[in-house]
Amino acid sequence: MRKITAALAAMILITACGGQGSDAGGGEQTRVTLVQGLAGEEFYETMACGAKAKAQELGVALDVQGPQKFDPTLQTPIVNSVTASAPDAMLIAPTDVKAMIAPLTQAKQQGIKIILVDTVVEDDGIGLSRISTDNVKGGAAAAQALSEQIGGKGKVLVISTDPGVSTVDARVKGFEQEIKANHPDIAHLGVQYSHNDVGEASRIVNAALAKDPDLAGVFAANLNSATGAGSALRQAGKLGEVRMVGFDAGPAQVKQLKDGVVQALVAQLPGDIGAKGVEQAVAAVKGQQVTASIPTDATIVTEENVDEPEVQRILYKAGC
Ligand code: T6T
Repeated sequence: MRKITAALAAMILITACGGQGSDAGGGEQTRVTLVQGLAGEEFYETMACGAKAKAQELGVALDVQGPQKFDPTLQTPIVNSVTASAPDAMLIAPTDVKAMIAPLTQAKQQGIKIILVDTVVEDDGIGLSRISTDNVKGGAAAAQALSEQIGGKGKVLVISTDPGVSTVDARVKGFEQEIKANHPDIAHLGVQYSHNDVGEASRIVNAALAKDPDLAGVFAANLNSATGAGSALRQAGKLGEVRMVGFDAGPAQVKQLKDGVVQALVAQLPGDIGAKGVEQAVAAVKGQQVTASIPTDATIVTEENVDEPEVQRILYKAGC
């Protein structure tokens, strides 16, 4: 167990006595902080719900923090302050493969066990466990779904967030590999970056429609990109004419699916990612074996299966 200050020890004691549960072995309560990629966003809120439920089950004190934008310059100070508070473990979704290496190296050097949830950094030495969707496979599945929607031919556009975000980069890679290998009549117009901003994603699609009025399909690589792209298609009166596949399944995306704005969603399991993250953190703190890489499932959600109970169960939530 890591060294803690007297003030912190008093706080932890209060938390433990406050009925949040105590360490199964009757010792000091394990303290874990989850640093989200973006606070308040349904993917990360669902992840926090899974982490909270698991923390409660295991008697772990869990704190959740996150930046107001998916931005390493905003996430870095949060990581630095978490490091200063010296939890036993940190679950983190790094917002950039390079920029987050330095603050996480510092946390690691302080002895904090780091578990990467969703995104990763380029330094393999950071992250005792990495838990995420197989995003390359997810991107390839999105390409297959979009190809099916457009009859295997026509122009397609990809909207991502920013280069350097491991998950969306992997989705784009999987998408492009699949199109290149198996869909010769699809013309890939390239990737444009929305900076994870709904309005920017919308502007990108509007400009693309002006330049290529015969655009056949859009792959939006995450939640905000899909929300913005979908509203642009709606405003342009292109529903049904331009087909769309989006990654993620928050309430707005599910509504777009039901409204015919988007034809397929790739739903991840953020709740499972959070829960597994806490499990790995506890194992690491206890000096038990951790699993270096844990892939979690993704499901293609369409109008046909969206109301099935097992699909309803995996849709993201705004809170728990
Ligand atoms: O797609 C998720 C997440 O996997 C990705 O890393 C960033 O964007 C989301 O949070 C959704 O907006």
